[in-house]
Amino acid sequence: MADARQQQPPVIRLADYTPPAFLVDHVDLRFELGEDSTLVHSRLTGRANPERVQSEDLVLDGRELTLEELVLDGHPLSKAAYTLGEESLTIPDPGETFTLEITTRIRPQENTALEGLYKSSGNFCTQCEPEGFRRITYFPDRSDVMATYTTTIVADAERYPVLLSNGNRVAGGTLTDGRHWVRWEDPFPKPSYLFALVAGDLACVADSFTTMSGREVALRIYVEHGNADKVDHAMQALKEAMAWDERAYGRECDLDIYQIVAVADFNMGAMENKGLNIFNTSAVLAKTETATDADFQRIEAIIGHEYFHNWSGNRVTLRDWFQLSLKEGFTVFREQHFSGERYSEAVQRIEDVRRLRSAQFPEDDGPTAHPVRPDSYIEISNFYTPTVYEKGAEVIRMMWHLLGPEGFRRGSDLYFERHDGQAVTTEDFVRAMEAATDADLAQFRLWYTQAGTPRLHCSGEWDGEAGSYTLRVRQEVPATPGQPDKAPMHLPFAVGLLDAEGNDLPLQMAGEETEGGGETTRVLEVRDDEQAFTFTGLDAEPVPSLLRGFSAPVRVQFDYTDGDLAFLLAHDSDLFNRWEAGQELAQRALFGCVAAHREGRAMELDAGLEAAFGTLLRAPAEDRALVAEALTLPEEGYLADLAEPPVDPSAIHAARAFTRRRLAEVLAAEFETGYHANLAEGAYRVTAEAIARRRLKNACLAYRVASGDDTSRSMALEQFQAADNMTDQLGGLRPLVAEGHPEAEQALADFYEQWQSDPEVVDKWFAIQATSPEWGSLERVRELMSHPAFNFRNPNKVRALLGAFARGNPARFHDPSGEAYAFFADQVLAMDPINPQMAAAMARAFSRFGRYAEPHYSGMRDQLERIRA
Ligand code: B3K
Ligand code: ZN
Repeated sequence: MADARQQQPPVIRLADYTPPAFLVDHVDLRFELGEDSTLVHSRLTGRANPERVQSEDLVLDGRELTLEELVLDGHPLSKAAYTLGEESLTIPDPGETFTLEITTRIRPQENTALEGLYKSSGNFCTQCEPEGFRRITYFPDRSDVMATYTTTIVADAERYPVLLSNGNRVAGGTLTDGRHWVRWEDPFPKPSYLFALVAGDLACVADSFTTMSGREVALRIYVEHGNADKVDHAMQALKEAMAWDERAYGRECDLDIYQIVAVADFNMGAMENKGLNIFNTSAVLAKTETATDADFQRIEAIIGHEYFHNWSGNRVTLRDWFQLSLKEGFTVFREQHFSGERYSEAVQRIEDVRRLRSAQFPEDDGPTAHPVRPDSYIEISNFYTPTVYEKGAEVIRMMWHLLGPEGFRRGSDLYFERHDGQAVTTEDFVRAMEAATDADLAQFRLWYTQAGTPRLHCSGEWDGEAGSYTLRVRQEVPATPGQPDKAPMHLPFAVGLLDAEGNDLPLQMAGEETEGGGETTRVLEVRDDEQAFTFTGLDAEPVPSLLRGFSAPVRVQFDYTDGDLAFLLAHDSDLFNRWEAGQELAQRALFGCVAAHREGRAMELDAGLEAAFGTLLRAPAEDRALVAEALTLPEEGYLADLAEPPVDPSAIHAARAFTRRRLAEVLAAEFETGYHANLAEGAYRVTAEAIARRRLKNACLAYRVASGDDTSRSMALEQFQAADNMTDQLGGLRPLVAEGHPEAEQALADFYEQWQSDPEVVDKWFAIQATSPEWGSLERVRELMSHPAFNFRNPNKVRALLGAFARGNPARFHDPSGEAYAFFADQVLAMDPINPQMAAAMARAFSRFGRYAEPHYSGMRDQLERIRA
């Protein structure tokens, strides 16, 4: 017992925050990159923090480093003059100012965790957020220690012709031993987590951007040779993002040169290192033949996201890791806004909410629920969660709703002005918003500290005599681990009212003197446990449209009839709510089938859903983006989250598969027409209009194939073979594989043959198989793991095969035998010593076990216990 307790890693608490005892003003680094090991010389110019209360020892963080030499103010330190701990280096109080020179040796070649300095496809690269810098050298590795950096890189000239770090290249030269060197200087003080280094043999694509004040910024994207024809889209996106941040936030790029490097082995999408972003190849490389519409959009979003961090994260950074959402929530919000403006606000919102609901809502409801600003952690790497990112973005969006776009912009201007060059907190952000407007966000701050998704129980009351409609809202914030009692939240609740023809009614609230200006959407401010809002001047009972645009991350409950939902789906002026009504209708129909299946009754297609889909398919062409979204039935995983426990995944699978197939059969003619009506017009383009057209066409095709008839299968095969772009090629292939049609086998072989030299496309090939309930059996996944293209050390491959299987193939993953659980746990255990971050991410596939029925409950629980042990 005592031993077990000793091994428990310490809990880090926000309440224990103290400013650093020492500051570092400048870091001078010299890397000698070698084939066996790398030598890192670091020269820190530091001083005691004037805010410190008493003299203290200097404690530096370090992990898996070999210390070679330590020199303080020009004097080598003997072993007795410092203490080397497992993860720290302590030097007795070095005085008011000091110069500390540290030489460490590291082994990037053996670094499979992909944190710190490591090798990917023969190139050196780094990932320092959150705590990777301590794997490079001893340093006060915390975000409130900000320094300027000079970085000299020495390496073999032939193997590593390109040597990059943050900032501007200031010098370089060759050595007599075949090595060369380059020196970079970053003029902006930054925390160590934003440090980056890249060395390799890379192709460079160059461009430039002229900022609003007329400064020229050089833009460079580095990729492996042979990929230079796949960066146009990323480069264009970068320029769009730069212009957007000037327009939307008044933020100009502060750099002379902005560089992006694409690497094949990367734990996530990308990293915003100051002036030298490092990207997963999957978030950069694209051309029409190899990337889908979704890929093009994802690339733009990530390019935008990392660029926006240059202000929200880099110029203004975090005081400590509890504040992670300060940069991530805000930057996700900025990214969503950017993408919405580029394409379609409504479709963007639908996709963002889908993601929030499928990833964050379950987290908020489960054992790992935590606030947007957590107050304790054991391992910060595990806190890059949907709550910090996606719910964090919702919190920012709610402020935007509450303050209005102009008020919010005044607030963000003030925030950037006040805190430029500082390491700050979410509290500083909210204060700036208050100071720039007359808003009182005291209660609103609870969004940062209270976990759990609030429920809004709503009801409407019609008073015919008075011509008024009263909307009652009861708010309930569920208990979460460690937070049994919750206070009510302050949130923007956007609503509208529809008349019998489906038109928006002008909204007039009781007690208002004037006619309200004819506004048809009002943002009500919900603050109490129970509140009532009365609308007046109405002739007949309206149908309410609630939480328009999903103005707050809550669950709304209102007793709509199926007829109301069909009506909203057909008429609501708020496109998000049209989609929402359709989803609600589909959920009801699906849960009806789930119940029938469980009770051993025959499943039946819901007549209301059939009619609604029919109406959708006959909707005018300008609605096609919405129609394409609305035809997508809620995913099985999401349905499992909505279902009352104990959840039966096979019943959910059966219900969804049945409903899809029946819709495909009864509306075969409509899907056929929809397919032909949306065939491409002209060359492939990535525009909102063209994307919607392809999406609708491919949705129709997938339904056609789901009906199982022969003509539809040849339609799919033909599209697959004739396609000149990846969206359509996959649009043909996916349904054949998903339904397990015999044509799939040859088509998959042809696809691999065609694309085997393109790793990003091979990822799609893995994923398409792993997510097919018909094709992607456990045996198949096992087989694919020994396919030569699979690589257990490459996160993209692991996500494409194993991640896709666990998340995207519930029918097979939740096989009642429990074999898939055991298999997957084996993979988690095998991954842990290689890449703990990946292993932790994979293990989350089991996190919802508590909601499942037997044998799933015990099956997953046992594997989790095995992993924990
Ligand atoms: N800030 C990085 C995430 C780093 C995660 C480290 N485990 C990417 C981003 O959010 O932009
Ligand atoms: Zn980010």
